[in-house]
Amino acid sequence: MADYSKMLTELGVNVGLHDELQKSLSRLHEKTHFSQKNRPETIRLFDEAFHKSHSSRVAEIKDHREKGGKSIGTFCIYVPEEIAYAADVIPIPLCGGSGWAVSYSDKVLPRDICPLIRSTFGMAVSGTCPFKKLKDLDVGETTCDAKKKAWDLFGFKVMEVPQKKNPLDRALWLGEVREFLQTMETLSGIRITEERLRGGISLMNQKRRALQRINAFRMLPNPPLSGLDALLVSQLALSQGIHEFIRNAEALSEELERRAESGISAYKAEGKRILIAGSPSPLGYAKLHHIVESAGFHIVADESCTGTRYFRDLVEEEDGDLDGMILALADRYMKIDCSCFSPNTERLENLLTLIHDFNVHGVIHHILQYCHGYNIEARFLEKELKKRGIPSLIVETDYSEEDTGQIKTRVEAFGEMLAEGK
Ligand code: BJ8
Repeated sequence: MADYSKMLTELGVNVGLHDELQKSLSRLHEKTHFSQKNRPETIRLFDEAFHKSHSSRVAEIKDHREKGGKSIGTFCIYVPEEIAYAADVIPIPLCGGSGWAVSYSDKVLPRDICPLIRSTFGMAVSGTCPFKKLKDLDVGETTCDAKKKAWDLFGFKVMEVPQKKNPLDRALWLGEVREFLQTMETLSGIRITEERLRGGISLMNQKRRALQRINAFRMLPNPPLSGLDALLVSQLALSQGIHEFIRNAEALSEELERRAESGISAYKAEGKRILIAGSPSPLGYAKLHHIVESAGFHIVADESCTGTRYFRDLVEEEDGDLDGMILALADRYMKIDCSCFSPNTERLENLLTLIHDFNVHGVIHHILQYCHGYNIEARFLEKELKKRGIPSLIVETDYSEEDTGQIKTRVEAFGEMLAEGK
């Protein structure tokens, strides 16, 4: 295996601590993903990509920059990747999923904020984020309060995501998308022509279609892919090089097709079909998925930004001019049903569609600690689901292992309730 320590040192990474981080991530991956028995052969492409996310992926971005290309750090699926690709700018999603890094953020941020943000800044503060010197700009967004204030604190560029979806809000967002396009042009020195933007849109649609295809196999009575592995694929969709990801996703789809035809399931035994809804699970974090599937459930859908929220909607690819394409892009992004919106009624509609299409028996709301938006919204969703006879369970947690036993007990009790048909 190639040694990347020289490159990491040049990038200002604390190699000793970085080794610790990598070991903790590998141990976790072994405990969760490698402990599954009936995985598709091609899932190894994603295991490899996971392990390469802090080595050869870093080298790829470094190489891109040495050739004059640019890259930006992103933290939310509202940042229009299509525009970045149109300007040959690589978006690097930097949401932290490592529990190991969380406490390092205490030097710069309060402790009482969600682990996703703490982990993100924990990596930066501990000197274990290899991308720190590999980006020209960090693009934050006005979603939750913790994110907004953190961006201000560190002087990031901020896209204003409106909090409502009225005509005025849509106009504001369209302006933000236009401005982001100009920022990408200035940064890269590349004018985003119709052809370039069409290329960016088509590339991202290709990626989202590849994810939709994989996800559709989870509708089957015997899903050929586990929820844990489907999560890994979605997590890597955000961080792996886009062309390699699409190739790997297509190889996995072909294998899933064969497995489906032969009735090969990812699971040893029958199990109740679960949908996980709510806060995202960034790369390196799969705690709830592991607990739930270890308890014998089949996670068949993920209603989160590391799930369908990222790939459900495509950008319309009609033959339009540049303005038309920007409008289509803005429209597509306004369909994202993040809990930062008020009201966020389409989230319930989208959730019910998933429950129906994936034949879901029960919903588990995954709430990252201090994520007030998803936490409060879960109460509304729970009530609405109950009215329709769909049981749900709210689990608030963080990246630590401390509450694993307690969650396991609650998940098992939820399973008994589902089995009794309550
Ligand atoms: S579109 S979910 S990626 S904001 S978990 S940091 S919301 S306190 S990540 Fe998110 Fe964009 Fe919304 Fe998706 Fe805040 Fe909640 Fe933490 Fe979150």
